[in-house]
Amino acid sequence: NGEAPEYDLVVLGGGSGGLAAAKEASGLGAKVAVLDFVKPTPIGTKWGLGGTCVNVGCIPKKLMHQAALLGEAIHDAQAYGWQLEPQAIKNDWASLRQAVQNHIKSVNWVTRVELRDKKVEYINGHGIFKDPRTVHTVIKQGERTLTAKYFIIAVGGRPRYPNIPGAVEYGITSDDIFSLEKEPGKTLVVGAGYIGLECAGFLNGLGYDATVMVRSVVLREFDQQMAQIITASMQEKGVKFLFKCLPQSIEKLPDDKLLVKWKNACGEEFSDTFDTVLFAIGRKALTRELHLDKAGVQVVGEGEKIDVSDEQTNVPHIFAVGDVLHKKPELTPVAIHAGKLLARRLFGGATDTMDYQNVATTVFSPLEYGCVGLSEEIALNKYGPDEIEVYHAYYKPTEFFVPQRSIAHCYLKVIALRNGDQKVLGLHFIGPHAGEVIQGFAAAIKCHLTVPALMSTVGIHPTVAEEFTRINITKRSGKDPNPQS
Ligand code: FAD
Ligand code: NA7
Repeated sequence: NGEAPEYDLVVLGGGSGGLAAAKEASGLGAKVAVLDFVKPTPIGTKWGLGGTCVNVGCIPKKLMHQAALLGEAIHDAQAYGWQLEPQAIKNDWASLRQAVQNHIKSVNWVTRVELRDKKVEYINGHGIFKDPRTVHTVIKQGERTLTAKYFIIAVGGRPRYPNIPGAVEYGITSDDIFSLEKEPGKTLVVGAGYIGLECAGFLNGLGYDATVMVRSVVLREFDQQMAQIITASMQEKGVKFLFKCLPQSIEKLPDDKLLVKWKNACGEEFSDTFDTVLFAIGRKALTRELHLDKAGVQVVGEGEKIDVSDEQTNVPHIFAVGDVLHKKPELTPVAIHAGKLLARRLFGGATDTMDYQNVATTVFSPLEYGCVGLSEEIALNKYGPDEIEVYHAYYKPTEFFVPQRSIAHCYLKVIALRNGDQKVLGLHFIGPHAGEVIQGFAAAIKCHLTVPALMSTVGIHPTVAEEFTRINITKRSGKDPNPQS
């Protein structure tokens, strides 16, 4: 109708990407509103402002991972002279859950205060497009219609459920586990991606019987040699794996246990009872609920994600960041970085665009696996075996000696071009603090790290990160990569 829009920017979704974009835009003088709304899970779990990472993702996951690591540390402590009564060592689920939830509530609160301070209007409503320039929402006080010059879609995704009897009625997902009222007990985790492994890892570490059901391979998107080492490490710690199996049904028995039936690749049927069944079979973008057809925004493929060019959708004034993006890493810092850069381009006259290559990540498994750059198979495929050199080594973390912890799975490799300046293409590290180890090396890769530069870097002794500077055995040489001392 020719009227100026009410806002410069309306952001749909108050998670990692949406909030970063909103705060940055407001700081640059834009009038900004953020809509955030969480639909409860099938068992009724809901949460506050901040999105997946804060409420049901990275943050509670890291805290439960830490709880599991502390369990291991308590056992190690005795070898270091601490006097404990091992039989009294047990994790109390209710206390852990409360501590985790208290932290989340405090972050929810800080997030709201920060939005107020930064003059971003927060609307606790579910947004839908009415037309390309208008978003509509229903809130407690009534309805709101918002018009804006630009929109950012940052609605993220939610876990999927398999289409089998009992899945939605009796199963849970990562959206429920961190606030589960009763302790999880014997748990079946269906799915062997990043989230499935991490959940099984911390549950086992907390003392629960944990089984992972694998459809094809473990960590399909990652370097497969490293995935196999992680699997072996988890098995050594007590996690069970059911390979090449698919769940068929879940029934609730009179004693409240869950009877799960599954089949293996040969069609043989099996069953067992569990206290908890957790699905980690991937996530679905929340695009369908947005009425994108009204805005003319296209989605691609089965995943219904949004394909963008520099975060711009096919509708020029509508942008998207974070987990809703097609074929981009589903990681918090990726969403945040893309959101900030986008806001600076829209309102700050900046031109920098998001680089989705060489983003580092870590699987908190609980022996951690951190990586950046190409996997060995992708490097070999892309450049051919003659062009690629793979350096590798097993190593012994100093602190593992005293408690005689297994060093069998502490392994790293460097994937590099064989010729020219021997540019490093990928770094992979399994061991304690892998996330901390790999982060700095990710910066080095951005600065065109080469094998000679890595080898001429002086290490910090005694650390596990220094192993990267000591690497000298190539796979091609056939030499034993085990530590020689
Ligand atoms: P989200 O954070 O999901 O935020 C989207 C928000 O929009 C949500 O609050 C949603 O309810 C809301 N919303 C949806 N539709 C609407 C609508 N129509 N109107 C209003 N609001 C709406 N990443 C890491 O980097 N490191 C980790 O260790 C890590 N661990 C993870 C562990 C788990 C168990 C999970 C599930 C994820 C983990 N991730 C991790 C991934 C990370 O959480 C996501 O990549 C990140 O949260 C994506 O941010 P986003 O802004 O795209 O979406
Ligand atoms: P992923 O990484 O997509 O992994 C999903 C896993 O679930 C993977 O092992 C799949 O096996 C398996 N899967 C998928 N569908 C099914 C069905 N129907 N039945 C059984 N198993 C199935 O998802 P995540 O949830 O772990 O993580 C998603 C992202 O969120 C991740 O990148 C993090 O950054 C945060 P497959 O290999 O396809 O055979």
